[in-house]
Amino acid sequence: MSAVRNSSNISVEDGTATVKGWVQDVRALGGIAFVTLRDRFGTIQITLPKKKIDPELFEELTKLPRESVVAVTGEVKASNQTALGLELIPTSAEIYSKAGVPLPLGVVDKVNVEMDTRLNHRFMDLRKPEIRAIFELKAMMVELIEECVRENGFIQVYTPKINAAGAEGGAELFKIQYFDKPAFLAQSPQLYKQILMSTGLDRVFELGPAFRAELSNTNRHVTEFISFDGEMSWIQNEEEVMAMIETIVDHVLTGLKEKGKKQLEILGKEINVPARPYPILTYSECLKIVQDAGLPLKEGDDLGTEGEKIIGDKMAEKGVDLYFIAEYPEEAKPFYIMEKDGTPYSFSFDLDYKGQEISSGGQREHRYDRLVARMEKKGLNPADFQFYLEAFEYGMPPHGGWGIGIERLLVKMLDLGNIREAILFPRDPARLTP
Ligand code: AMO
Repeated sequence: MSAVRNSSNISVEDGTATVKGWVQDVRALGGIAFVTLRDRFGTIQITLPKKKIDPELFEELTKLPRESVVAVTGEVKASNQTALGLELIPTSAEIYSKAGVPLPLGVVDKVNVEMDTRLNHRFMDLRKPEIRAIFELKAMMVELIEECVRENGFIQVYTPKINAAGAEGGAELFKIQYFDKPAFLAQSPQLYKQILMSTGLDRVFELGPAFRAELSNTNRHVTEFISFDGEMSWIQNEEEVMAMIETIVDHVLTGLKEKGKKQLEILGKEINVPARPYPILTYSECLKIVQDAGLPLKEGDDLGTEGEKIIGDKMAEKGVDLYFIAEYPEEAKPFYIMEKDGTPYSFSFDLDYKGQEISSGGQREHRYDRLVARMEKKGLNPADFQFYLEAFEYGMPPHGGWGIGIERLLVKMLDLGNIREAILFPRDPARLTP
């Protein structure tokens, strides 16, 4: 039986089994009652024919509030009435934890509940198999990412999350008090993954939290997300970085389609694996598409949420889900991106998925003097980045890399609609608990 359910919460000896789980439902129909018990792997029916069961046990089990946690021991019988093909006739039970009444949130009720209510009682929301399936897929996604980057020679690293400087713009920095000094929560591992390129660890990756003081309430921004970062040395151009991301994203989509079959079925979703290579649009082409659609953007402006959506719709008409937008104006990109000399552009790109940015990256400026000049142009004080700049003063190879927001990838892959669906305990300006 445990092989059938792949569950650690069920053990069988000589036709006797003990099952442990949450009481999902109790139905009493006069002479017979049914208790549905749920665990991570599914549900089992406990059948209580009143005449054949100890009256006290009958009373105890049928009076249990929904979502109580119990262990029930009894006789296993074949049944054509249940999905598992089995039912359990109990002989004893142990109540581990009686649930309060009423529940803050239903687990099986098919009523629409506001996202806020669900998140306020997330532990209960996560008892729903279709919600847990998202996180099982997320875990598989991480495994697939790691498998693919390791195969490509990347070494896993961990960089500090308490920092003296940020790389992605001052407005989104979370300031903290670090003993007697001000410090910041890491917005990305950008500075450190680049420093590592000067060490000879020429391909590194990190999967870790990134913090952004994003004071906006959208369905794609949170203040804490998991960033999947890669950095690689000895590149000739940013296209090598794009090719690497494409390999990884393709590996994830292909792998999940296969490994995640059960979870995708629970969610009623299918994964579309786009053909390779993913098309590459330039920023200038995109700007024209967006302007033609009536958005008043000018050269140098960020395409923004609306612009990305217009391009996404245009690509969808061609049946394209995933595409790169390359050659952004240097003005729209951070100091660490390399300028395309003699043009207003840079060796940078974003990867967009169904009208939303899921990744950005590019070739980095590895030449010390040019890097300092770029910092100054962006109004930054090189002295604040001394610890970073030093690594460029004594031998730095050409390099490039990317950052992918893994929740954004998951949201677009499963069409979840809101990034909060892809985070167990999301953080946004209005939410600090649970
Ligand atoms: P960027 O700032 O574009 O680039 O971030 C990279 C990716 O991280 C995700 N992301 C977010 N996800 C959820 N909520 C947010 N507030 C949020 N902000 C960003 C997005 C985005 O594409 N250092 C560079 C990357 C690089 O060049 O290597 C960086 O951080 O999916």
